[in-house]
Amino acid sequence: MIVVLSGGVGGARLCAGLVQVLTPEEVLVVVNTGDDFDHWGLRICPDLDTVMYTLSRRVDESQGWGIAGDTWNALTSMGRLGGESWFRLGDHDLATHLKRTAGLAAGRSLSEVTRELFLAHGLAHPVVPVTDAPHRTQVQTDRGLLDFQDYFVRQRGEPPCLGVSFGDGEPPEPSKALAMAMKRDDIEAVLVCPSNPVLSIQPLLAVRGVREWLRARRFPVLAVSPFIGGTAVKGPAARIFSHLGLEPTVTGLCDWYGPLVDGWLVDPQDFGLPVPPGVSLRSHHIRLDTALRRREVAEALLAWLSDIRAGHAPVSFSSSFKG
Ligand code: FO1
Repeated sequence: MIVVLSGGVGGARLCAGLVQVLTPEEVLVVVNTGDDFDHWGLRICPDLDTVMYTLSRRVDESQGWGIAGDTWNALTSMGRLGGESWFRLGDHDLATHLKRTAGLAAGRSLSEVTRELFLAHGLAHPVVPVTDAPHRTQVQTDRGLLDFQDYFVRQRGEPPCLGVSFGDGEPPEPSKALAMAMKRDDIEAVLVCPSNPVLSIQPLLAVRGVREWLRARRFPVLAVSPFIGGTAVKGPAARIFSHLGLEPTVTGLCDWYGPLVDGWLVDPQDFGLPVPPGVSLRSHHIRLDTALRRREVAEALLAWLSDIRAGHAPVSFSSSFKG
């Protein structure tokens, strides 16, 4: 089994390639829930929904989230009532939040409700929240600690991000499917999607046991770079990296992830950039803007894994964490 760590838009696009080349039995997609919040009395899980709409080809490709052709009548009416309208919930999208909120209120877990929603979209590949427990990303900024969507949408990601945190409590437990995957001894690989390393992947790594599981691994971790030529393919990742004193390149990604990632799939123009010893680079186009390109990137990752298995592309994961 291959475990995929995904955030929203970039992650969803890579997953759309992976589900073209892997059966539901061969993969588990684990999605960030740190962006989730309550709005209009509804539970909103943006990254799970972005994966669901992207895989079912309902997504609004131009913005990367929400449903193509959605209408905004409820949002307009909410604004007229003096309600909050800074977070744009479309009319069709609302059905998802209503169904999820009702399921959770009836006592089902986020994993169960997510499964129902994905099956209703005709999606058989297992996509699960990283945790069923509350896990709220907060962004440290020069305007104080901001809730994720307040920072990302209401304040348009403008305040410099100095880091993220997840409250004072104990780390949340992994969801059941992830916990079971973490106990398996036949994991072939973990794939890290080209999602924002700080805002989207860090919340996954903050769930109890995930970092330790990766540190003790006997499987390779391959990742797709979210950067091309020093800029992010989408979103504020490059700006955030610069604020954190990191280069928005694969060199900075290695600084950020340390030895958690064994190999990076990078755009050909980034292939010569310096990376630490033991980290491998492979060059391929990584723009995920069409179904074909998504499939090709997925195939490139699988080809890399089969080269690793055959001993043709050594990675140093088995020795990285000794001692
Ligand atoms: N992102 C925005 O930039 N503005 C929005 O108004 C907005 C609404 C929204 C509604 C539903 C949904 O599933 C996602 C939505 N997003 C919106 C994206 C969301 O903020 C994601 O958390 C980010 O894209 C990060 O992955």
